[in-house]
Amino acid sequence: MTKAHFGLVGLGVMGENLVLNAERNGFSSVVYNRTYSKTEAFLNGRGAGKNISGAIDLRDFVAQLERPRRILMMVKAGTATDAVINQISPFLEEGDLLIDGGNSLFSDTERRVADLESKSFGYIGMGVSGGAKGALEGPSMMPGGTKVSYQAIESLLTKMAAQVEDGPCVTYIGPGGSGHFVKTVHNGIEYGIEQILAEGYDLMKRVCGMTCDEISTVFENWNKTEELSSYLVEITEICLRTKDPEDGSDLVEKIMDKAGQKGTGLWTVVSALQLGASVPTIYASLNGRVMSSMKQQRELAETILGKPNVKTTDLGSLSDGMAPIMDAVVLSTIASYAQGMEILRLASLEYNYNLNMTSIAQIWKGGCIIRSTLLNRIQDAYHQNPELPNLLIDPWFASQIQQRLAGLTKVVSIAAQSGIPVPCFSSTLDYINSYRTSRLPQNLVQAMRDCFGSHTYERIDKSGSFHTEWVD
Ligand code: NBP
Repeated sequence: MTKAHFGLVGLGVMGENLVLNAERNGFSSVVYNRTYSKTEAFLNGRGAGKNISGAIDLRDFVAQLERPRRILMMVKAGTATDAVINQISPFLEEGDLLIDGGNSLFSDTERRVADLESKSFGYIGMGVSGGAKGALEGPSMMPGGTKVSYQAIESLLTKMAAQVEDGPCVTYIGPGGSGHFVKTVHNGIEYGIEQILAEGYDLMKRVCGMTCDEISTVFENWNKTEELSSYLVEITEICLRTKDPEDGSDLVEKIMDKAGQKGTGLWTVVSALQLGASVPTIYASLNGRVMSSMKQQRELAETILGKPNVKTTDLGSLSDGMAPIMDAVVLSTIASYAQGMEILRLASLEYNYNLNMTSIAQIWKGGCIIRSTLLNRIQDAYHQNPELPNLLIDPWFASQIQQRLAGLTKVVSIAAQSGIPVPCFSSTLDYINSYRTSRLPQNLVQAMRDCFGSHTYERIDKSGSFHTEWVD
């Protein structure tokens, strides 16, 4: 019997689509799923008539693969991934390669790489972005591990990946857990942009009194601009235009205002804090989800504290693309990317990942959820200066800030006067204002710390460490 080129473990929504993608690209495949009825259903359904066979257990699965074996796991992150590794490891041989394509915590991947490197087979931790459609048509993939292991699957991945004008949306990210780290940060940026777009919608609805169809038109127009053309703006337009088939009203207005925040968004913020990266826009989006989940408390508080008194105010018009709101959305989106790249820059130094920012921007340009035209500018910025400390000071991004800061400031101030929360917009404004201030008030913080705890302080007029007896 001819052996298959590629093996997939885990027939969830991602696994199903990825194996169909591999097969379409000429890689005969074998699939295994813990619950065999799903394997049967797949082989009789979407997998029927394709060069894909099924395996009833992992021994049979491994036996059906040509050597060296290339096996992609697409199972739930955490204990499920460890369970599959433990179950399949005894059957793997010299040169085989196991790839974890799930959303694993990067430190779990570091542990697994260290553990499995002592065995004879290779291990790759790979972030995959693009949802079901991306998985089928071409995702963005972020593989990390040893370069030798990556080279063993490079031809497979470059064929499966989304293709943009300057190449496939996959590249070798770096050693250890770097692939999953980059995917985590990608998701943190995604959290930020989703909240930013939701804040824009909320202002247009509540401050400007616009209908969902009108707001959708604004997003449609924004999607034609260099600054905002992106997948997330595109789907926001679709979500706002979609009607409830039951009564023809705006479907989005019937959806519960609660969003979850566990997993990659949380890990992004925790990593940022551990690395000392300033990520207020991304953190604000996470906190926005936390606050949204407190629905019952918010309903109670509204009856006790009174709901904000929203004032209808002019915030642009359809013809100018709601200019101040667009300014706020553009600068906050830039801040979200800038903060994500800052986490990557610091992680690269701390964990010796040797990340290539230009390549990372390139592979995010297609297939993934945060794909956008802006990534061309990000790619250019790091191409011009690989050591760029922060995107905000790249000349093109700096000019955006100069043009749009007044609009962002106006939006935050009107939102505050109307009692409308805009956590990402206001955090972005503070972020930019802090970043462009050479002297912040932390001199007083240092004085207080020395006053109560003799922590000492540095001076701006002479070097050394100083202490003052502040209290007699
Ligand atoms: P799920 O995250 O829902 O995982 C489903 C798969 O995990 C099924 O095949 C299930 O087998 C298997 N599984 C579980 Br649960 N526990 C297992 C165990 N102990 N041993 C073996 N298999 C086990 O599927 P998904 O949404 O396709 O996501 C797969 C991975 O990709 C996840 O890590 C996810 O975070 C990541 N991801 C998802 C997306 C997305 O848009 N959904 C995007 C990017 C990355 P069963 O059928 O027997 O229960």
